[in-house]
Amino acid sequence: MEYHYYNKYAETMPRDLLRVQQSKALVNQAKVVYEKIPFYKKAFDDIGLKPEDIRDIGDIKKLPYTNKQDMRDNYPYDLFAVPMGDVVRIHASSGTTGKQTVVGYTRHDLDIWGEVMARTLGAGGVTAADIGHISYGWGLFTGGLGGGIGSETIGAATIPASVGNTKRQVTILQDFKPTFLLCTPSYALTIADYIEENKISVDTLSLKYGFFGAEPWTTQMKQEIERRLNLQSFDIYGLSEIIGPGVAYECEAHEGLHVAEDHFYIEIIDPDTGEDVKDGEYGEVVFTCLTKEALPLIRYRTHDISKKISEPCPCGRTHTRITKFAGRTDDMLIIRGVNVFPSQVEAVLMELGDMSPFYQIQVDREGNLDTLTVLVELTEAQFTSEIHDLEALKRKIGSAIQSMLGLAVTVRLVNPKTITRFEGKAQRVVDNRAVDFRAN
Ligand code: DLL
Repeated sequence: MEYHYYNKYAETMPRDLLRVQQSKALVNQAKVVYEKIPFYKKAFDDIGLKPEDIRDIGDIKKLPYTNKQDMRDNYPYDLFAVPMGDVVRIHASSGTTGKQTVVGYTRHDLDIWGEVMARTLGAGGVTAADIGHISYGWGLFTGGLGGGIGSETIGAATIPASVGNTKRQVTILQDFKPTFLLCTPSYALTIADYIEENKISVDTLSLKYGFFGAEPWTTQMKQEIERRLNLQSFDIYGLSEIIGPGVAYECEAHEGLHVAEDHFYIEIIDPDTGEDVKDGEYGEVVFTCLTKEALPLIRYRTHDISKKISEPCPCGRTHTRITKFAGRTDDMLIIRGVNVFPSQVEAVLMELGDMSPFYQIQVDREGNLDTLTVLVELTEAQFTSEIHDLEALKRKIGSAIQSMLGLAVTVRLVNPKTITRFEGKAQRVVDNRAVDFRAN
């Protein structure tokens, strides 16, 4: 079979040369972060590390880890290594306490993003002759503009369809004849539902490929999307802190995702000890930005779980492959592509005042869409109030949570002392979607 590439030279570079390239980049990056970012200067000084101690990519193990908490502590711009004059784009993703995680890009960073996203699309076979329909949110979320920059870099005609209004999306799919689609896998199934419910033949669409990610999805979902939308699908992975989508991508061999290792160095560690796992074992994925300028994170702990695939890929790419993501080590939920921490819901309830501290978050999947329900226990005083006051309370909670998360939510008020009490760690989340990726 003939495989496709956007940048065959970079993607199939012999590993010894890749290692030299990574080493040079890391030596430079260690100097930059030490000199330009007070947080890293302190982190290096605390362990007696000098930038000159980093001479080879193997020395990466000497560098300290960076955590999401460090992003919060340095909100919004204190981890930037360049002056704002050099920053040309800002994105953000939700954080735990209402503060977003803010990320910045220089013009060069946007070029890297365009490059890795073009590789992502190119790995599926997309060329300048294609037309791309991008139904990720175009906004602070990195999905829309990230998809767009990749599509434009490859030279494809790019439709910034953004999210919502499935009827309109389907009209665009029928009339503008896009050949590839980018959205969350659950939204791809919503589109499939819509066309079936409205008796629209899939033959009226021209889709050849779909690039789906931003949330976990199983091999079963992949097969279902491919069958119902009549396209070949590819998993795309990324996180805002590192660049957005394009950090790792699936090729036409469809076995795992290649990491763009000339830009993002990957380690897989035991989340408890911080040591490398044995080859081929599951662990927490850690990335170092080797080439980024505005936000060059070092050994960033993603909390995402995956493992390396050691066999060479038939596609000829030399960049490490990892398996589909198997979940997270922390309590972050991904609901319709939106990152949600239970503590965000708690913060909203606490801010409303006079609320019981007992609540539970339930996540379900209705059809193909994730739904979020928050059970809130009434205090004794609330319990005795009038029904219309309770209705108002329910609306108030719902709109406060919705505006914090940007997600529709169903609030259910429950009687005092009905939410199960736990000794020790409370179980705040009941996730009924439960998918076990390791079974795939
Ligand atoms: O979700 C970037 C993205 C946009 C990726 C569009 C792919 C497509 P964040 O909002 O910062 O960025 O969320 C990052 O989402 O740490 C994972 O937990 C999860 N995630 C992203 N892609 C996948 C995937 C974007 N393919 C967080 N499979 C990450 C499983 C994914 N989880």
